[in-house]
Amino acid sequence: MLNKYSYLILVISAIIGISFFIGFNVNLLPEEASINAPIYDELFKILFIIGLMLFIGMTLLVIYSLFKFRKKSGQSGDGIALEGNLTLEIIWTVIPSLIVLFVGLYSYNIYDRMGGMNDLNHNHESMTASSEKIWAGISQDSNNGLLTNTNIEVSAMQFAFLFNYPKGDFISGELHVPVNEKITIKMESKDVIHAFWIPEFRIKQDIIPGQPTVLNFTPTKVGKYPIICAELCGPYHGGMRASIIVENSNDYQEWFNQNKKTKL
Ligand SMILES: [Cu+2]
Repeated sequence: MLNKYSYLILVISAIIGISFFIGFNVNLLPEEASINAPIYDELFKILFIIGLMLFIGMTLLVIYSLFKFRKKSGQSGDGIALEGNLTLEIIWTVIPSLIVLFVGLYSYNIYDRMGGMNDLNHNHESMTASSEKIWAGISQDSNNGLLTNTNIEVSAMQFAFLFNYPKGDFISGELHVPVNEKITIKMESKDVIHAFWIPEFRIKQDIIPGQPTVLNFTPTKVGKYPIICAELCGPYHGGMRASIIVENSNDYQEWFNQNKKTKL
């Protein structure tokens, strides 16, 4: 016959097992279309698993307590008063502290792997030329940062995004990029704070008036994905969307050549 600690260990193991199973098999996120996406999703899965363990554990505890501590017939009042339980207090202080510490360190690690701690100022020809300070934004390693025509300038305004391709001297309402190449976008706002968000790429960056921001990303899947303004910027904020079209390099080059202004 099992004693009550064996039951407890059994239940806790089952909760952990079920949480890991659901966490690794239920995908709530959109498709992964940039090299950032799998890194970000790793963190999401871990947070989801921790959340599931707490949710299932607490729900079971509430249901158990409903039956176990049900008022007995003939009982009046609340029963014996309980006061102080040092073991319990140590447990509910230590476990959440460890979880918070782990999540904090792990998030930092993920941010670092996504390039969040890289210096944004080096290796970008267009940016080092001027003395303006660029800050914010994620920068994956800058090995292939100097690309021929994929340095793109984004202007955000109420309520649209415009994409300027300086190398081709044209402006587009759609963002076209080649697949598997590192894209650098420099973003400026014409009015209020906006944010550039591509859910499928797991990247988001504020666009701040008077303060250019930079974002680097590498798309990994050909397709069309939404660009969404993620900062409440006015009455039509909800309609402030654009599209990013990821193409293989031939298609991209064809599109680029069709749009570029031929130099006279
Ligand atoms: Cu906006």
